[in-house]
Amino acid sequence: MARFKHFKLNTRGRDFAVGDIHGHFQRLEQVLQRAGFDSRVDRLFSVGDLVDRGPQSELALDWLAKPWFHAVQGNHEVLTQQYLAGDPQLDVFDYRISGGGWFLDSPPERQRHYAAALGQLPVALEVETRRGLVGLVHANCPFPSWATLRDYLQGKLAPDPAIDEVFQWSRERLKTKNDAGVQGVRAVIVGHTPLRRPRRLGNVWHIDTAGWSEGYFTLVELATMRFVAG
Ligand SMILES: [Mn+2]
Repeated sequence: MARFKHFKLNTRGRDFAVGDIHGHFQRLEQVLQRAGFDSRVDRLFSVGDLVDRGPQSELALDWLAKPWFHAVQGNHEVLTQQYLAGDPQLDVFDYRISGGGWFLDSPPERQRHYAAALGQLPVALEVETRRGLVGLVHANCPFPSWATLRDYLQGKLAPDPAIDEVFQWSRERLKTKNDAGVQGVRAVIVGHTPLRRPRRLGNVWHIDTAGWSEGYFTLVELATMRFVAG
């Protein structure tokens, strides 16, 4: 299982990123339609948290099977792994409160099926655009440079559980309004923290505008870094 994925330039169509989906694929479809998304040539990159909270978490696997849809692993995908591994760190009561009921109430063979697919998602990915590389990670980039993130996820640096946690759980950059950014990449796109509007800190773009809740889905076109609000 590759923890880091690279995507070559899309020479035929447009590339978009979208914030946390949380089981709201029907709403996402409407936003894609409004953006004129053309699945024959366009691609959609998700910052993760495909499942939990919304009514259509089961559809995550169908979406991941689409050749134009790609996602990194969010903390809600990690929860499925922790649950099946019997991780004592996982509070099952909290998991249910966070929308994990669909998973907890699925038969064990379905749980294994979902978890196997969600466990294969990369922790980070990068996409070539005409104006440089754009990176995606669910919550935060733990390093000042994208090259270090790449080395780390490709196993060239010593593993560190504290670093692993940052990718999918950290809200530190937003909390401290850290605008130092990430070197070696044009932009890094993250989700995880619901905001009323997208927020850029340095070259790190936070785009979870709670389309899965009371907000709206934000699409970012990667070549231009323009927002398409849902
Ligand atoms: Mn999250």
